[in-house]
Order: sequence, then structure tokens, then C-alpha cells
Amino acid sequence: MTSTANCSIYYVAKPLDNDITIAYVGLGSNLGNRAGNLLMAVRGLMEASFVVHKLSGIYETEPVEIETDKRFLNMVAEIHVKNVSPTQMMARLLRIEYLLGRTDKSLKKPRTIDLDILLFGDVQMDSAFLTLPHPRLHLRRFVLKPLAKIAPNIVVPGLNTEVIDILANLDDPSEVKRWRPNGGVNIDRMAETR
Ligand code: PH2
Ligand code: MG
Ligand code: MG
Repeated sequence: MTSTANCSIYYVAKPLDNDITIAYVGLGSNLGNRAGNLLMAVRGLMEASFVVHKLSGIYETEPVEIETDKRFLNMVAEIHVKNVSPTQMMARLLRIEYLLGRTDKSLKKPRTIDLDILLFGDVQMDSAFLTLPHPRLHLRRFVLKPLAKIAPNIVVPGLNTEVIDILANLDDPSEVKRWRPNGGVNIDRMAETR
């Protein structure tokens, strides 16, 4: 048996990467193969060198403030970002939207895929191109419910309130239900997921 009694301590904690920012992206689709579009967007995020750290479950949601009666599938991703500014990140998201066939950017139209930065660390900014945190994040159940599953205790900059508390006091009556493939017929076979 080897003795370790006289060994010096060589475990040195790896220094934290200070240049990593945790961002949250909202994904939404209400046109075509909605679940396929969400997952192709996740793939697009990874191909664009974003580290997808967590994904919420997928929710089927009633359209809010938009001229369509087609229900959305929405989800939220936690992304670890390194050496990319919020504006650069948004540009990459727009490219993914475009590659997935979103050519009509009219605000009130159905969309194959919509990718919005909800939070980018504690950045607060307001430019013509991008507002952070997302200006309607705190009003929307279809964002807050999935976000609260993966980041309940994140404090939203500017509001200084945790996501879970914003959700608890929300008065958006729109329906947001967990969506499962195939109507959830094989739910008993699926692991408990977010
Ligand atoms: N996106 C909008 C407007 N309304 N409603 C739901 N349920 N889901 C969305 O993703 C959504 C919306 C603007 O981007
Ligand atoms: Mg949007
Ligand atoms: Mg958008």
C-alpha cells in the first residue's frame, strides 16, 4: 500500500473562468414542425459555438399579443458565453433564425423560429438593436415558466426580483402547459424532465 501521508497537497482548484457570462435565450415556434424547429435551433446554437448548458422542458403556449391563433411551443436555454458581446450574440441568433427559414420578420406574424436573448449576465442595455433584459420578460408566462424551471433564483437586473417571485405574482392569464412528444402517450417511459 502506498502512503500519501507525506504528500504535499497538489490539488489546486481550477481558477474560475471570469470571462464566462451566463445568458438565457427564449425559443419559440408556431409554424411548421414546431418541436423540430426548436431542436434545430438548439443545434444551431451549438454550431455557433455557444455552450448550451441547460434546457427547460418544452411548453405549449397560447399566443400573446400576436395576430395568430396558432399555439406556440416555447422553451428556454441557458447558454455559457465566452468572449461574445450581447450584440454579437444577437447577430448570431438572427442568423440561426434565417437559416431555419425565418425570412418574414414582421412582429405580429407566425414564425418558424424566434430566438430572443432574455438575460445576458447582469447587462442592462437599450439600443435600437437590442434591449436587455428582454423588455417583456417579466410580463410573459410563456417565458417565465420555463425560465423558472432552470433558473428560479436568478435576479432580473433592473427589477431586482428573482424569476420565481415574478412568476408567482404574474397576472398573465394565458395558458402555458408542458408539451410532450406524441401527446405524452409514453410518458411513463420517460425520465422526469424539466
Ligand atoms: N412571441 C411573441 C409574441 N407572442 N406568444 C407565445 N405564446 N409565445 C411566443 O414565443 C410569442 C408570443 C413575440 O416574439
Ligand atoms: Mg419574441
Ligand atoms: Mg425575436
